[in-house]
Amino acid sequence: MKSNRSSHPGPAAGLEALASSLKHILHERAMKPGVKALLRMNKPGGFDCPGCAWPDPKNYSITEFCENGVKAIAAETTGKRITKEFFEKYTVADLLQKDGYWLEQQGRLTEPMRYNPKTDKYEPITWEKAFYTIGQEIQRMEHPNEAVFYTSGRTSNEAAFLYQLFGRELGTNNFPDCSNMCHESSGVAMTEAVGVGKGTVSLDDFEEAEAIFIFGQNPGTNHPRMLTVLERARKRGCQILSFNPLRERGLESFIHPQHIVETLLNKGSAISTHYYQPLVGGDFAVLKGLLKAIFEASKKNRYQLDQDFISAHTVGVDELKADIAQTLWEDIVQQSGLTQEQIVEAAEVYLRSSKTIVCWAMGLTQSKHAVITIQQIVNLLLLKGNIGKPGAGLCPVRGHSNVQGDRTMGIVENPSESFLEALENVFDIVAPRQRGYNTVDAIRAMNAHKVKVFIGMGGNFVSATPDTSFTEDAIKKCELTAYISTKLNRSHLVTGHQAFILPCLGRTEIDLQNKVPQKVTVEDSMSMVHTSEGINKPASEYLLSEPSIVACMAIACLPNTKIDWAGLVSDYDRIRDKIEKVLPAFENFNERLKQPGGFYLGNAAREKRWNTFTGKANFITAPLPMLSRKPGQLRLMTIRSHDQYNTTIYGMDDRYRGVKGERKVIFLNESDMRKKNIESGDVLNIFSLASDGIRRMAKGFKAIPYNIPEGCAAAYFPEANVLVPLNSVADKSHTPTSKFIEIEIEKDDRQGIDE
Ligand SMILES: Nc1nc2c(c(=O)[nH]1)N[C@H]1C(S)=C(S)[C@@H](COP(=O)(O)OP(=O)(O)OC[C@H]3O[C@@H](n4cnc5c(=O)[nH]c(N)nc54)[C@H](O)[C@@H]3O)O[C@H]1N2
Ligand SMILES: Nc1nc2c(c(=O)[nH]1)N[C@H]1C(S)=C(S)[C@@H](COP(=O)(O)OP(=O)(O)OC[C@H]3O[C@@H](n4cnc5c(=O)[nH]c(N)nc54)[C@H](O)[C@@H]3O)O[C@H]1N2
Ligand SMILES: [Mo]
Repeated sequence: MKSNRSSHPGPAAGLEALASSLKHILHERAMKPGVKALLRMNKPGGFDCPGCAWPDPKNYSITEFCENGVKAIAAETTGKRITKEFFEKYTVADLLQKDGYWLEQQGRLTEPMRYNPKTDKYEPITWEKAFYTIGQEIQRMEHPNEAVFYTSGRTSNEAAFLYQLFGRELGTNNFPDCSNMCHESSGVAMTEAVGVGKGTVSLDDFEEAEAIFIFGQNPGTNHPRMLTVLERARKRGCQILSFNPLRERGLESFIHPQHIVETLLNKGSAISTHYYQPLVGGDFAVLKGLLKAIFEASKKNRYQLDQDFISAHTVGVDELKADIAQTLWEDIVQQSGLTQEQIVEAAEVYLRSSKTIVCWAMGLTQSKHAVITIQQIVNLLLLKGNIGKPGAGLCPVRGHSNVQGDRTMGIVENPSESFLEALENVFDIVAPRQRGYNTVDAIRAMNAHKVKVFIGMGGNFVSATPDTSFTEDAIKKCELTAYISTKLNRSHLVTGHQAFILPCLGRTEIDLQNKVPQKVTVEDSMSMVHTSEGINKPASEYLLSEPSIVACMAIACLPNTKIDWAGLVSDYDRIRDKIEKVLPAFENFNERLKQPGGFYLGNAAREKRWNTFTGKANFITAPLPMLSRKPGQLRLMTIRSHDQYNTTIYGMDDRYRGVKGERKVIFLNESDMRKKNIESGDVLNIFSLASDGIRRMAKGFKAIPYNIPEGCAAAYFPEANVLVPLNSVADKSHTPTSKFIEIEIEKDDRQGIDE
């Protein structure tokens, strides 16, 4: 048995990344449009990378792209097409047998299709008929809340704004979105603590920070451009501390793929100065430990906290101190999986640094105690006035390239009163006040037959959500399902009684309205808003833009609409004029977009204005939950491989973790394997343990010994989503606990039998 494999031996990115990028462009038969697109990506007049939400640097002199950005572009600019002949060839039952990788490989969707239950096939339909049928079904509903409008975070600001306007004129706040499964916990935590749900740092702050803490994030795969920033910080002496149960290659070392000499020599720069491997779900304890070490050190007067900041700007420090004093080191150590020395060492780095940034992603947001854990990050930063200070602050690293913008545009199930009032004033409509469904609520409501119509604006609802079979059954109970999509995925195959595929333009493509090319806008993870303009010929002449599809749907569904939908989409500047009327931060929107790199939306907490219930920044605390694990039980986190974008599977390898040609694998600690007589390569079945008593199973996962703490395990999303119980969600944010699933494993008796 190969001993405790950790990731791949070389630095992240480098030559292999270049080779892999090229392979993806060639494989997608997209050489010309793919390369053309790459040259214009993230440049003024070009389009925004449809990959992650990491911001673009101000300096556009280098072509700023990464291997995984290239994969996203290659996937969209692919030369392969799904035509009506494809749908003639396969029944939906046939297609349901194919995996996500195969579906993705079939190419771009090219014309609107309607599902025919008699033949079990999708058949072409005209756009007019599709909109008419959707319109009729919506008008048949007894209440607007019988419709659900899901959004995935690639949707532009303009499309998102129209989409929520349509839903609200109809009369519902049912806007679940991918954010519910993603950074919702960050938004809830920060809003309570500092009054804004967004990060407080800008890219410039990374140039000044003296310490950067990174919790539960794998930037080498998911935000590769962040590595350039970390590399630069490290080279100028900034301390970088990673907290991750896995040793992720990109957090260890990195070669910028455009630095040719280093690439050829395979000589990477180290990234992390300190690497800690806590238990899965151990971060609350780690952070409490850091706070304890900090209070103990400051009591001995070895270091100073920022008393002026604490007294001027915060509430609750005494309660925090009392709570931390009661928290015992032995509990912190046992719950975190780190030693007291390790935690004190990290705390000393924090204390020595006068400017600290804390970054985090899904490793923190998708577990039961996510919100209170993220609030400990806020506590940590407040103690030294690290919010609203250059070089310091909160940095939740967002996922989808416009997930933050979609929220700003009103894609949210519980909009603020001021937002609704502004919509009402600007459009002369009556907006609903009843809270809508988030993702988990929507699934429950569909299951209870309370939802008739499900519309998906991008995304892959059934594969991204938890409890796959329950969710699929719930979707099947709808009268009508429709997806606005670029590529085929499993959600198109799990249908309501009627179902539609509405194919749309991708971000790389020219969007002509009245023969004039239109641009859209997006907001990155650091609140910069900028334009995105496609440059390639559309994948098919039948595609419509997302804003046009929303406008047509609204016209078909709202016979008495008060909104000039056709006028708005005839020139997207007009949509932006309305956005600025509803959202004051977008004042002079069209004009400010002309600035190279776009404009900054501002952030009250960064300016030390605290829009909280106390009017100050709040120290928030709670006792440690003392999680226990029965013998034989493991904690499973579901993570992304290097060759996927969420549910889109680009390839079957996970280069940095040394996995080739397969995805049904489970990473295990060797001692856990020994206890169960499991050898490397054995095929296992995974069972999850849930309070509802249902024993959910995922079959046929190959065991891989890995450098992961004892008692912890990892498998890939979405294959492992069948194991996540729908009722297992984070407190307050309702985010499914995809990073903390209690499981048991068993060898599959049918090992060796080829299925
Ligand atoms: N190429 C590519 N880019 C992407 C995506 C993609 O799928 N592919 N997805 C986009 C989206 S929507 C998002 S939200 C982001 C996701 O970006 P990430 O959050 O980086 O993605 P995950 O793979 O979910 O990994 C989370 C990391 O958290 C660690 N982790 C898991 N559990 C714990 C824990 O309990 N504690 C700690 N400290 N760490 C833990 C895992 O080991 C892993 O390194 O990336 C975005 N960018
Ligand atoms: N177990 C587990 N589950 C998870 C996670 C996890 O870590 N573990 N992560 C969660 C997270 S962070 C997220 S964000 C969600 C992601 O959930 P989603 O956003 O729903 O899923 P994606 O896989 O990103 O959606 C991919 C589909 O979007 C469509 N698409 C791509 N580009 C465009 C476009 O430009 N326009 C339109 N209209 N459609 C387009 C394509 O048809 C493609 O198949 O999954 C969540 N689920
Ligand atoms: Mo995400």
